[in-house]
Amino acid sequence: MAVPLRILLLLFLSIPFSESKSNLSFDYYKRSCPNFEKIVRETITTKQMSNPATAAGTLRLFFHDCMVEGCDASVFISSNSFNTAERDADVNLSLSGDGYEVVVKAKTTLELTCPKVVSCADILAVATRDLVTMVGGPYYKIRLGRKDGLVSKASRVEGNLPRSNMSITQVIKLFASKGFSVQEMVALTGGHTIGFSHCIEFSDRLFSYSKKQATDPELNSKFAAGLRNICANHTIDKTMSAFNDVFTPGKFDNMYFKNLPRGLGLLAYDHALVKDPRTKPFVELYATNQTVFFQDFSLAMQKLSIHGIKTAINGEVRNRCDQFNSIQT
Ligand code: HEM
Ligand SMILES: *[C@@H]1O[C@H](CO)[C@@H](O)[C@H](O)[C@H]1NC(C)=O
Ligand SMILES: *[C@@H]1O[C@H](CO)[C@@H](O)[C@H](O)[C@H]1NC(C)=O
Ligand SMILES: *[C@@H]1O[C@H](CO)[C@@H](O)[C@H](O)[C@H]1NC(C)=O
Ligand SMILES: *[C@@H]1O[C@H](CO)[C@@H](O)[C@H](O)[C@H]1NC(C)=O
Ligand SMILES: CC(=O)N[C@H]1CO[C@H](CO)[C@@H](O)[C@@H]1O
Repeated sequence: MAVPLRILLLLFLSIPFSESKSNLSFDYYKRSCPNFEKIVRETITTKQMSNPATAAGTLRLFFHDCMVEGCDASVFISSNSFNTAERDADVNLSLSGDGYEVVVKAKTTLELTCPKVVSCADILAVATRDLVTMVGGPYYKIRLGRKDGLVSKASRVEGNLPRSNMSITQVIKLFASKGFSVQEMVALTGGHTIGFSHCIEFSDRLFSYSKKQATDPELNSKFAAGLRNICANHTIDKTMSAFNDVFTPGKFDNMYFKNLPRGLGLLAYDHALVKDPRTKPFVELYATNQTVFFQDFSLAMQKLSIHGIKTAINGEVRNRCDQFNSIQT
């Protein structure tokens, strides 16, 4: 008797969790906030036109949010005297302010139109998609109804995010631990077709590669010379940066993958993608066929966008993206 009872109980307990993903839907705000998508689109358009760095900054912010605690806007929480939040972890400090601003702006407008209805996590997911599309990338549909998370801790960041000095094996393991295949990992990294990186992230490839050679011999030599010039002062001026895709830095296309075999990958990780036999075939596929890259990127982004999402049980719709509701009273 005891055994069937326990099975029954487990089945019962598992209902909310298995339901949580199917609770998301494409028309979640159809009645409660019909202008949701329009407001987000207008906000991102204005922001991107005044600051072209917004698309890349927001895409990276979304990636980081989803990798740490799931896509639950935990990355937006501000630290206070009791808690050092996710966004203040060392790796997060280079996250661009534009991504935060565009989401906060959309949230402010949405609170006037349909107060306490739209989660910051949904705004970030849709803003990211719209920005990717706006700079030339694919359009993909996003299910809605994510709740905002109740946890944001800097200490949870390390180990959940890839770093530019990780080996391909380490990055593959990290993505696998979150359910992503090697191909999905390569497709997602195609996000490096826009935006920039600070010199500190790749300076050892320029100035201290090995005992014999200061510069990584596999870097294209003209590219390396240009980077050494840009980064000459980087220890003094930490803002010095270079475009991730040297040819079409503001356009979402497959140029990033075409660059890699020519020694034009910026980060050690970027270059390693075209060296490692596990990732190289996908780099070559995406370099020769942008349509396939866009299809795979879209599917992987849809998958990423439901990673670790919160529901009514372990989340809320925040009144402000940078604060949990409980501390507002
Ligand atoms: C998989 C391993 C990855 C590593 C090691 C990595 C590492 C980095 C590093 C070090 C930077 C430079 C940050 C800075 O200096 O400010 C960067 C920038 C960026 N990353 Fe990644 N990244 C990875 C994957 C991804 C993925 C999956 C996406 C998105 C889907 C992404 C999107 C971006 C974007 C858009 C930027 C430019 C940000 C900006 O211009 O503000 N990265 N990445
Ligand atoms: C990568 O860099 C970080 C920060 O500089 C360091 O803590 C870490 O040990 C390095 N990891 C590897 C694999 O070199
Ligand atoms: C490097 O710094 C020096 C002194 O601050 C400055 O004169 C020089 O123009 C800088 N070079 C670059 C490439 O930024
Ligand atoms: C690229 O891939 C798409 C989708 O698989 C295919 O329909 C198309 O023919 C390919 N294009 C080229 C030039 O190979
Ligand atoms: C799913 O949605 C229904 C109706 O909006 C709600 O009552 C229920 O709590 C939600 N389930 C989860 C797991 O959030
Ligand atoms: C480079 C940098 O600003 N690092 C900071 C990262 O965050 C930690 C903790 O918040 C700070 O102590 C570091 O100074």
